[in-house]
Amino acid sequence: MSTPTNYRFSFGPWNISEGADPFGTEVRPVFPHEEKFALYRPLGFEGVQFHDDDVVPGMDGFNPAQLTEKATEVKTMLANNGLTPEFVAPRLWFAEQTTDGAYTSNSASDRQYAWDRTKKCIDIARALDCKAIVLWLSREGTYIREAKDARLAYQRILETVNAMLDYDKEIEIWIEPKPNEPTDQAYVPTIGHAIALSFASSDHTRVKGLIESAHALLAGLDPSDEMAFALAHDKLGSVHLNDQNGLKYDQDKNFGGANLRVAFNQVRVLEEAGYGQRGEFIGLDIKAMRTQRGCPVTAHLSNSRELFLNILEKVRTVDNNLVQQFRDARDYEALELYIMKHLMGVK
Ligand code: XLS
Ligand code: MG
Repeated sequence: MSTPTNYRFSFGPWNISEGADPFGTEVRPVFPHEEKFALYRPLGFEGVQFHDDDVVPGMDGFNPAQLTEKATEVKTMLANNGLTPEFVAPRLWFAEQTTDGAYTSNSASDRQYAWDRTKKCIDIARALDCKAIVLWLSREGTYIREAKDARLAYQRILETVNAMLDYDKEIEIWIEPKPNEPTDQAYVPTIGHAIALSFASSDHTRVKGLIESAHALLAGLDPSDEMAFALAHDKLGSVHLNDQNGLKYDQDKNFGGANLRVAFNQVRVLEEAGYGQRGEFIGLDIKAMRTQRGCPVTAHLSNSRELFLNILEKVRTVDNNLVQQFRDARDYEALELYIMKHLMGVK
């Protein structure tokens, strides 16, 4: 790959998985998180995305001093491997207390659990020297609409965002929208919802979005337009590049693997906006195919990074004068043919 690049790449340790899915258990031997850190740099990645309990497994049973001690150990492991923690996200979908949602649960004690867990997540992030907290609001929504007061639920999410901003005056919150799964209908399904929350918050400069390609596609939207919307408001904290083949379960396929042109336009929008020049990562959130043999399985990550760089080369070699001429002439038929031939390498 000859393209010089200023992009930095990240993924979460859960991306190196044992292959379990809702229909079957692990198909590969368990590979511990600590051993995964050594794989990042050789694969071309320097950022690590974390859930809070990726940093401190079993954290619900830990006191603040224990949390800090464990997180500090991980900070040293990262430093030893030349890695940067990109963000920490509270895992608010596994515990029994999050069955009916977290901040929007109908149970006051479950909402309290969610808030306590969120504070611990922030403490862990700070012990790692990381200022970004990702909120993937997984179970904030309903299976049937009558189950919750949706207006109240939106107020509760906003109150939590404000409480987080108040709890730590330096953190940024990156809201990662997703329209469904595991709920039927999520309360923050698109980046527009996330950015509305940002502007309604007590400090909008610290509330941004993280856009996952597959999540936008599941909402029936184009990921590059979602990214452009966030970028236009200077609110793109990070991305989770991957792909999705139609409206089905969240697939987290290789970037560009389902729709190369959709991938091209994401890279084009990011590149044209100068994304990454302030240290933003190209984050991946990609599942290995369950059928893949070996341990650990990492080809999906290096392949998706390589595909990104190949597509970047395509973005950087577009004849922008020609594009401008086609736009000026309003000849979008010619523009489409040019783009398709460019992508296919046809003269
Ligand atoms: C799920 C999300 C999740 C977040 C972090 O689709 O990608 O992994 O990125 O909570
Ligand atoms: Mg994601």
